[in-house]
Amino acid sequence: MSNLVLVSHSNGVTRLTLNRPDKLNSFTRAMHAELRGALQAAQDDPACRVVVLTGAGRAFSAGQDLADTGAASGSQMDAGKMLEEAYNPLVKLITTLEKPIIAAVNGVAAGAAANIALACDLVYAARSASFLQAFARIGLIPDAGGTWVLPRLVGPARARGLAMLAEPLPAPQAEAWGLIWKCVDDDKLEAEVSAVAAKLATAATYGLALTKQAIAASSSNTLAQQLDLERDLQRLAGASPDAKEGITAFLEKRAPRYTGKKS
Ligand code: T3D
Repeated sequence: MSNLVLVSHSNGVTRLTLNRPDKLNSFTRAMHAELRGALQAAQDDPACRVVVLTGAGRAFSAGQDLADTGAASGSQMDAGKMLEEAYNPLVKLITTLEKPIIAAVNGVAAGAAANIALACDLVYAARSASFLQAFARIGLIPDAGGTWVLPRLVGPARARGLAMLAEPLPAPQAEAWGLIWKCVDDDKLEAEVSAVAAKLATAATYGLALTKQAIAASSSNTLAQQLDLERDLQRLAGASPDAKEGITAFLEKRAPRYTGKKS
């Protein structure tokens, strides 16, 4: 490990910081491997109840490190291989993580990094940050789930505009369009994300994981299929110790003490 991703743990919160600030935290294969390892460790660690993903320095991330693509060497670039081996597993890991993951977008999020942020459950962005589907500038198409998530979040007209014009979308407009959860003043980002992470670190984690699963499935389900899925997942949630605790605490007029455990 060479600290391309800084990892810290505190009170149930695992904080992952992309750490190549001189190259705007752009993704190399090595950084991908570290991030996947850190996410898998967070998944496997029962003490971790929520993950925060952010960037060191002035950017969240500039997406793929363009010096690490092979394009400049004159050799034929296989961009699909990079997706297959690095970006697609990463997006799948984020979207199936059985605990909430918050993107704290501290500066520009460009290319695949914009879509990695959008794969997270809650996206907080500093007011000065922006989201840039940079791909068209270099003859590529939006990846890391961009062509899937953009039309779903902002509709096809805005998705095409963002993808084809490749202009930065300022964080306040991203919030107004419903692309992200919240845009906050730059000097409040850290405190606001820490507060929401602390709240989620004491929440009913298993219920949140099932919620995430249900919302993800909704985009390809009919209403009837979704109702069936809600029945099945609610059965699991209802059998969890946290649901018992939540209802008991309500009836006893006290704050619940959730463990986050499945059973
Ligand atoms: O095969 C495959 O890999 C397919 C997968 C593709 C996935 C993708 O993500 S494709 C999209 C890749 N990203 C981009 O095209 C964005 C490139 N970067 C930019 O357009 C700009 O850097 C920004 C708009 C993000 C920020 O601009 P600015 O002016 O604030 O910063 P800068 O001066 O351009 O960058 C600062 C340094 O970071 C600079 O290095 P230097 O000159 O100081 O040594 C710059 O070269 C470096 N940098 C920024 N982005 C990248 C990068 N180096 C490598 N790769 C980058 N993506």
